Amino acid sequence: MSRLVLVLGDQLSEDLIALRRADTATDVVVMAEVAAETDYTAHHPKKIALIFAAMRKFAAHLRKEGWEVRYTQLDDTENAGSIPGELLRRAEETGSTEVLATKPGEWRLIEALRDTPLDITLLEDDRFLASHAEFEDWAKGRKALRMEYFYREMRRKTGLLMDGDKPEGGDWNYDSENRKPPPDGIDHGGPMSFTPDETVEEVLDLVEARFPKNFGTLRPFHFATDRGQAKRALAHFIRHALPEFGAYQDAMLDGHKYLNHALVSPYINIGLLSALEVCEAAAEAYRAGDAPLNSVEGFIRQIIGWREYVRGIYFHEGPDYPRRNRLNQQRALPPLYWGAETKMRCLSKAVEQTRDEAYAHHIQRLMVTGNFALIAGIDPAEVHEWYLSVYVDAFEWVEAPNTVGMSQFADGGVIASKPYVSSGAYIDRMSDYCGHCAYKVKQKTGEGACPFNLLYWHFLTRHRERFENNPRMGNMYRTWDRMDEAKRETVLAEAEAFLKRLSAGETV
Ligand code: FAD
Ligand code: DLZ
Ligand code: SF4
Repeated sequence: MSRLVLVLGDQLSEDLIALRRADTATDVVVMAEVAAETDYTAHHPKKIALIFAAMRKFAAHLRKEGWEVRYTQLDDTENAGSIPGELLRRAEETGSTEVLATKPGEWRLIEALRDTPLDITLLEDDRFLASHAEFEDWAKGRKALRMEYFYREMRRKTGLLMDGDKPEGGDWNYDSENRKPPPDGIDHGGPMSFTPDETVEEVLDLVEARFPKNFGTLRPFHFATDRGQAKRALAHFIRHALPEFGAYQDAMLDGHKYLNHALVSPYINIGLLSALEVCEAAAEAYRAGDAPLNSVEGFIRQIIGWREYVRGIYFHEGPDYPRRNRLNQQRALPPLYWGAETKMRCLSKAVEQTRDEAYAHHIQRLMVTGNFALIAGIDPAEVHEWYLSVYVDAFEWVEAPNTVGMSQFADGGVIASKPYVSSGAYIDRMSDYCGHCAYKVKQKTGEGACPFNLLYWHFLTRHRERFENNPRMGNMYRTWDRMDEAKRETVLAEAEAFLKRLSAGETV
């Protein structure tokens, strides 16, 4: 009896466990573009296009390899509208009731699959380096689940940048040499871009017709949509941008969207590249003398450290994690996140780039849009929804821990030991936005004062009880307490007035 083999839009890897366990000769692969997946959040049109185009090309590749693939396009009249619905339809068509599936990266879909009357075997997704059991073993008995220690385990496990049982160069982490302010002229020309072929053009037409209201610009579309292209994009990054990745990974420049970032997260997340091959390519550049250790270690840490760690946290913490709101922040997400005008240059640039590219790099996400939402007291559920929809690489297992945990501290400190908040000074140091801004970053109060300067103190006083005894935050409270009382009152009154205008929908 043949079985159905489910391949989801973010499982486009030839060595996917469900495919490895299946039989090309007898089993039938099921792939489906369905409304339940396109509509659980209003995805950026570029994200839907990337996933559909990559799915269609992967299906064609599987057929070439000898698989029977039953593929449903979004506009097919028989489309059942959901993954379980499509499985049921294909089960009826083929007479197979047994399904091999690789565990989805989202509780919602895992539960939907478990609820079907079919005989589904959910196999653990071994494209990740750490299994659920390994993460649980590591987490067991620890008071704090800090990424740095988990990362060291992953270094030992993979042997990446290891010299026997010691870290290459003697240290685990070279961040003291990284994260420099941007000098002029650091752009390397950006990631490799790809001209849409016939398959991609067809998908772009479909997405244009079906999702006209979703936030985001569809064309021009330049993403890699198959493994061959993704491998070229990776090689381009390793050669041109990796050497200075470490030094400038926190830099932000008004006219440069990518700087030294890789733009490989969408490809790893949907399965076109494996996490390990990306890291091995970086390690090889170090061995060949083409990239320095600080950059290569910093890059590899993002993938075998942060990426694996946040995935572990998502499954360790359970399905309620994305809805946590430990700081009880309740303000609605302001329209500026959806492109409404704002005089804050840093935010307008981050949102504009997000709209056009479905991409912003880590520091734009963390220290501009995330920082502002946190200090302005925005409801983390709305912030989570925004990040899940607007970025091309956003899947809940990776997006929620980064947003709800790292960026919004809404998990109460599972991921971050202190909230990532800053005044305008940090943004000024790491970017050239402030020079083009209507606000003055050096001004603390009064007409034209940078809103980050006001809201930073407002946040700290709002949550004083929770944070004043945090050893990493004592200095902040001491600085505040040393400030002249009249000045403190002015800061808080101006912050309140700003928040009122923000909530009233005024342009701020
Ligand atoms: P680079 O800066 O070149 O880094 C290399 C790779 O490291 C990335 O491709 C990615 O695979 C990995 N990586 C780096 N940081 C992280 C991290 N914190 N968590 C997981 N992987 C990481 N990443 C996503 O893949 N999907 C998301 O939905 C997502 N949402 C985020 C939301 C917020 C609020 C924040 C602060 C970060 C988020 N990140 C997310 C992490 C990070 O911003 C992106 O992985 C990175 O910007 C992707 O661009 P890149 O490939 O150019 O990355
Ligand atoms: C994100 C996405 C979208 C937009 N569409 C589809 C789809 O039509 N079919 C599909 O199989 N997968 C899609 N995906 C990816 C899924 O949402 C993803 O597998 C889950 O969020 C689990 O990570
Ligand atoms: Fe952003 Fe303030 Fe700088 Fe303007 S002055 S770009 S609002 S940090």
